Amino acid sequence: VDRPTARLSLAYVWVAYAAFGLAALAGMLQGMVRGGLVELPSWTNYYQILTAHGVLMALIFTTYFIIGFLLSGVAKTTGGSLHGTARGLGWTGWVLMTVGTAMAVVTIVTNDASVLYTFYAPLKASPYFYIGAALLVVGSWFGGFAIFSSYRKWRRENRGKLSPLFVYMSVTTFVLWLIATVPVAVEVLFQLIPWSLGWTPSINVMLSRTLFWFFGHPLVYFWLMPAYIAWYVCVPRVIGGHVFSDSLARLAFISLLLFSMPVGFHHQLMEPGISAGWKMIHVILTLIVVVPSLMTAFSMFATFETTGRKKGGVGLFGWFKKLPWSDVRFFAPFVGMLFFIPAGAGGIINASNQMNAVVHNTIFVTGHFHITVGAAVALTFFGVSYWLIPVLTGRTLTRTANRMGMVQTVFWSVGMFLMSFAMHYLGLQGTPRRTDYTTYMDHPLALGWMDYQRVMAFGGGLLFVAAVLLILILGYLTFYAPKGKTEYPIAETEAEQHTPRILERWPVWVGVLLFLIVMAYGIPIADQLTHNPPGSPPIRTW
Ligand code: HAS
Repeated sequence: VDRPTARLSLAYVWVAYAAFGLAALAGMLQGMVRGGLVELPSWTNYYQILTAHGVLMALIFTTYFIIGFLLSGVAKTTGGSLHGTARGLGWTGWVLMTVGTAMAVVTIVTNDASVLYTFYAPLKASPYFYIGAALLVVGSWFGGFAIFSSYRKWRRENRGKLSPLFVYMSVTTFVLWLIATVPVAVEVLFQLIPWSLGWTPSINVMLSRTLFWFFGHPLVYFWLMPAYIAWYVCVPRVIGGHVFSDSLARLAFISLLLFSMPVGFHHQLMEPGISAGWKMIHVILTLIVVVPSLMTAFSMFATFETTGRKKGGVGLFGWFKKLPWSDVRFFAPFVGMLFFIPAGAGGIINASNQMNAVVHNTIFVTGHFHITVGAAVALTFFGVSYWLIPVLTGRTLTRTANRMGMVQTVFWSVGMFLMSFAMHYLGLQGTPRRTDYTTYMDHPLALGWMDYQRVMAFGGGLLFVAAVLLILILGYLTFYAPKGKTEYPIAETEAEQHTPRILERWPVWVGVLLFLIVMAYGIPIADQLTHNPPGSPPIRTW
């Protein structure tokens, strides 16, 4: 990609990694506190650090990285650069997001926003935290507008042609993001900000949580889809193969777009104020949103097997040995894929109505999201960074940096395995999530949890070492690695494929999506607005 685009992408990627570094430190501390290994000084507390970790890792690191990565890929696949308007939109977004991030970080540091990364009522933060969050969201829209603008320009210049797969997937990801962030923007602007400014004396808690999860579930696919872009489009090129099926990949993305939204109640199955029937509809739709991930698993196996066989792999598993195991650009995302197998199974357990009663609000859920976003997605982002940063800085990934990257991947994976295994196990014993160090007055059951909590802390320590190593390697790739040309890996389909054009008719898909949203949320939200649900304050204020 050209210099101005590279500068823009790099600006996003480096804010992402700055947030990642701080978040990793907070994460390690929190593991050690829960394990009873350290006590925090009196000027801070567990929930402040938990909020810093969640906000910086789950919201800031991911959003910045995704925009930086997708902008560069869209530029690469539409001719090598972003045009002036798109770059302008990209920089506007970066500035808004960075101001918003700074505001949120300051309020967390001053302990005025220890409301966790989910920030819904009844926990209340400083209005500056919510204004910062709103700026972050609005800024990220500009990142999306930059992608839409490049896509529009490409389509005008290439009438009748099918768009490049990378661009199509990026557009789908941002259509999802733009629609999914509307409910959280409504929550922040009309509920949380007026309430935290004292303009309204109370708040409709059920509505706040519903609007948050209406956004919160598609949020996890906003994290996942860029990782899938790397799996479908970049990893096949890294291993010397092709995209297995263009239409399957596009269909998977459209399905993720449609079914990621009408499912938010699976986070609220244990809550009052939503009737069992509506919850059941969301459960069924959740089990449907699993299908595009199964399609992705199929597609990945197919790519690996066909490529391995073409390289001379014979027999049932001979192809497996032919994959480039010592190349971190493949190894890191591959380990991410392996993590995603139990992660998906855990998601299905969470989503299964009755089983949710066993795991909800236990640390099982924390284990689930550490192997989804913290392993499958994060390892993929690391694997991408190992080639993306050299591409953007005009440098090369040296053999030593590659080897260090392999070590870093192993540390992260072992740390994540130990920590999340202990979390899943403890969750099934009933250990709650989001709790400071406690032995519940030396209750024997809780004392029995401590050994596993120490395993979590040890895993957290390994993760921190991996995070430091990663930042050192990425710093090296940005400033010191030898100058040279690095390939931006974009795979093609093997032979000409006839992808149905309906997959690119946006009005159709956005129309279906809006219909699904109205069906899934219309009546429950109208109910929450017109009746006071149990658990909310008796006075309606607006
Ligand atoms: Fe989830 C809670 C259900 C996927 C993240 N999830 C969370 C939370 C987060 C999160 C952050 O139904 C906590 C929110 C909070 O703070 O309260 N989740 C699901 C389901 C899926 C799912 C059904 N989650 C994700 C992804 C995430 C994520 C992805 C982040 C990126 N989740 C839930 C539910 C809850 C929940 C409930 C609420 C729990 C509660 O009670 O609070 C599905 O989308 C999963 C589908 C995935 C698969 C796996 C496919 C496997 C693939 C890999 C193939 C491997 C290969 C390797 C090719 C079916 C694609 C080759 C191997 C060789 C050996 C060659």
